[in-house]
Amino acid sequence: MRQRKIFSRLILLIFVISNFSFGPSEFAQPTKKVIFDHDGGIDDLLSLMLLTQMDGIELIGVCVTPADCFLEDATISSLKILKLTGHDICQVAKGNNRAVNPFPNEWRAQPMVANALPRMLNTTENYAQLSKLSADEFMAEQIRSSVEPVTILITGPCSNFVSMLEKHPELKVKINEVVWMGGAVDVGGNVATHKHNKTAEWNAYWDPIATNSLLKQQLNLRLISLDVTNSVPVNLTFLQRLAQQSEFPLSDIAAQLWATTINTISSYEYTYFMWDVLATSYVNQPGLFEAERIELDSSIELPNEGQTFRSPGNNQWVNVVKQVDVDSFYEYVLYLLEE
Ligand code: AGV
Ligand code: CA
Repeated sequence: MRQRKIFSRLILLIFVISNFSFGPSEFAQPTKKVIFDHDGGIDDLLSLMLLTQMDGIELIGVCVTPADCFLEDATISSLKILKLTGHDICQVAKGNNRAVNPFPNEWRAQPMVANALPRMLNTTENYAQLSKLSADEFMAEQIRSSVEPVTILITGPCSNFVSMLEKHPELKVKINEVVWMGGAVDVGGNVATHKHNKTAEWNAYWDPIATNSLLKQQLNLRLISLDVTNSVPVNLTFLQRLAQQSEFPLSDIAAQLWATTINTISSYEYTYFMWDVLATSYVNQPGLFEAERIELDSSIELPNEGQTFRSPGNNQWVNVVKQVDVDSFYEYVLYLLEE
């Protein structure tokens, strides 16, 4: 398997150079310290798996937001994934936040399937890795004790992070970048509930007050919004490629997790996207992405509660990612799962 990984690293390198999207020096980046705050969806769990496989990333904590999941299930999944990937020091902390606008229960129950997969059942989680602190306090502790500035990756609502900043504003200077899968700027949203005008993205809508506060923080903030995630659906061509490498345990688990998402057909949305997986890839492959610097605001009221929109002159500058090299992104994900 090692040999095959070396071979495929070569192929990836050739692929990447031929696309002129990033050079070989990208493989020798200095280590980035990352805190990952996720909300337990299928693509959040896949993101955690991928993060553990990235060279140059040191995962210094995992926080769970009880949004697109049930908290206990997502905590167990996180512990199991860390165990499976040999990350036996990294701790997991549970968020104690409440939704302003909760996710539908069918969506929250969907990732329960993760803990029923054979390889996950055969992995016993280590509760010694569960932090006694709430997610916001745990996050503060990890930032405070880090010598270097920290990158925060958020793939659910930003409530834990905003609550951490409100309690410990002095830690802001130790944050290198915040990468958030959230928002929809120049495209439609994916919230289609009663009375909403469908301009908001779900993570931004779940806690619209936190979203609004995040935009005001003057941080180095990067949104991986629906503007770019719309270009990376989970499709059968990709799943076919993944199936071909299912002798690798992580590819096998990932293939099973993604298979549970392809029947995502509600009355208004037909596809499961790689929303969070795309945001996670950004952390280690920024060269694949193109962003626009935009002054952004958000709404805290119906009919557009949680909408993120342009607000020229408000001085709330945010990097909104608009494009990604789609082929290189899918290749990178396949490469990471060869383990
Ligand atoms: O809006 C995208 C966010 C991502 O963080 N989530 C799913 C991803 O984890 C909410 C969401 C939108 N549509 C969904 C979602 C769907 N059809 N099923 C489950 N979650
Ligand atoms: Ca998510």
